[in-house]
Amino acid sequence: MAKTQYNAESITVLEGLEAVRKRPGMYIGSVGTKGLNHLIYEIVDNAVDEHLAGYCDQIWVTLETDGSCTVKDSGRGIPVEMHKKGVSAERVVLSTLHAGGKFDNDAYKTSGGLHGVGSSVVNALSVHMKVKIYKNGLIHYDAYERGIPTVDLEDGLLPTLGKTKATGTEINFLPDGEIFEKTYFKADWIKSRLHETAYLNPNLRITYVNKRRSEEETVVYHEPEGIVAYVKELNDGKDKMHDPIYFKGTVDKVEVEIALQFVDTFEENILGFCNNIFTQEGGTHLAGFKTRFTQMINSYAKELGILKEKDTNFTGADTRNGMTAVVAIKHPDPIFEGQTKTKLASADATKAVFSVAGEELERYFDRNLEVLKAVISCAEKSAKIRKAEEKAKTNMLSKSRFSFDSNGKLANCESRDVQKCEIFIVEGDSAGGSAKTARNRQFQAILPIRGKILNVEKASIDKVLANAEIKTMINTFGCGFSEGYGNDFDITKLRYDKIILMTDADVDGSHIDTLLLTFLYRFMPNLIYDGHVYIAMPPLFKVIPKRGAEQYLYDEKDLERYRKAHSGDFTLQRYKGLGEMDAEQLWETTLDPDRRVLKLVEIEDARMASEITEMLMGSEVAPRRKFIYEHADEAEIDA
Ligand code: TTJ
Repeated sequence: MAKTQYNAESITVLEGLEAVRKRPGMYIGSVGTKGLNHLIYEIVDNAVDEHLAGYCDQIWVTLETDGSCTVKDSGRGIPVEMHKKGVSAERVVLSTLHAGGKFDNDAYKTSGGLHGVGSSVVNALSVHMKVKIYKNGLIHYDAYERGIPTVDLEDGLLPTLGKTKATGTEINFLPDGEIFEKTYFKADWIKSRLHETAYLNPNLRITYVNKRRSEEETVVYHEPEGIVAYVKELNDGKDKMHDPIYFKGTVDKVEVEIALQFVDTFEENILGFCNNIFTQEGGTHLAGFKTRFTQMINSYAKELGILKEKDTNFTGADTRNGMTAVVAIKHPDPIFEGQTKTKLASADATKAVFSVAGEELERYFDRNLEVLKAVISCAEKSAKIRKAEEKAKTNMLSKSRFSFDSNGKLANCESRDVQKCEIFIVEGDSAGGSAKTARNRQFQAILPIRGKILNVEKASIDKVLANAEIKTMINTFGCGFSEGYGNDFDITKLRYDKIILMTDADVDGSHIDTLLLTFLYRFMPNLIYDGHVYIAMPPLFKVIPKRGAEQYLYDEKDLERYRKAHSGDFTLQRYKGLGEMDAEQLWETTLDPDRRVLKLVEIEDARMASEITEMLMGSEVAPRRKFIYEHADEAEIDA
């Protein structure tokens, strides 16, 4: 056991750890899979900082068989010398809140929002954390349990395990099941995040090893082409209109790096980063880029006579339709704001990006007239489509205001207390009918939809907005939508806290879920990011034993488990669909908040979302099904 000295310092530390364990969500966002994965990013970010400081070119991330994760780097190693009265600096870094270990002032701070909350938070939320520091010819060792040190210091310094020629830091930690709902890291998300880190840091080599699999998996992420390779990956499989454009520049200590390429699909896909942090909510760097790009395309279009005197300018969105871009900046002291602290607010970033993009793009377009013409032709097409859509939208909005749910299918709830209200999107009129009878009309609304809704990936926006089901959903949810040209989305106007998809547990049902989720991803992504979207889990079976209580079972695995655990005879009822349950059964299995099982639809962020929708709606059937079922297993249960 450690002899802990309770001085003022250690009491502050204990209070800090307690605060983290009491409200983990405040520090890592969620205690679901997303928050869990964040632990790894949190640790990896420290190693990336060491890379940015110029001292580390390799990082190893290993998912271990015991469920823990090991992150190792080839940096200088966390300082081990005595820092405060009797405490090694390593102890301070790993157990003091907000001591991000920024000993260097010349390193870029990666402290935005959830990022850079520090390795101490990971420590506090781990059953154990084991630290090895390769430094000064020795391997220094330390260990913690739930943030509390378990190793005795020797004259205030860490014990050593032997000699080494290497330098670096190695941290192994096991997330605490008392804190996290799930403790199984989601390998796909981690890999895609590490790959992204490699794109953003072309001189860094990241080795990912997954030992949890029966056959160990190793992937090395090393992208010497940097963000150009990232843009190529984002555009993989699409029709490219030119080779990627790349440029960089520095203005007043703000480094700007941009890669872009137009493709033949009418979408805008611009990813912004500041100090390696993905700025999900955008911000000043993107504003500077967009403003300058719009100006430039309009002025070139006029110069070339493509836009005439009488013509109105292209809108910003017109000029960016078809654009895939990565805008990555490094800022010595960034300010982040917004709901998730992922919106860059630093005003000097606008100026820097505006001026670098202006100079470099002009230089490029002057030498590559063909590319310029292709880009302008995209803007022309977009403007045409926009004008058609504006018409369609006006028609839809003016009509819908009067014909709100004209087919009378919505059975709304009585309560107006958004926190309590739920809406079930139910497949089929008959299931919809039972659900209307079964529900608690006080707070549960039912919206039946007919068969398969429109695939929004494949339809033009005017078709989408003309679709009855989609119109009704937009009108009913109340929060508008953001897609393409318009952004009318306002989450504060959302009328229901939970939007619950309720479809049959078969392939058709899954397909409808997929179509609905795709619609939500594309038009109301924040509903998913903010955790408002759920999938209902109606039971597949009911078992009626000779003795003992009847029970509903939700999948084949459940049934297998039941068979193993119960030896006696039982009758097995198999439900083919929601329509087979009477109202009472539907209530007790699927609607009643005290007994039902819901899956929360969770997604990492916008980058994943667009990959997932592509996968969902791509022509391959297998990965689509795979997504749905994997999702079903890993989604969180809100019982
Ligand atoms: C600080 O300034 C003196 C030299 O070392 C600097 C430092 O903190 N280096 C450092 C920290 N390298 N790597 C880390 C680190 C690596 C991992 C994987 C986890 C943590 C918490 C820190």
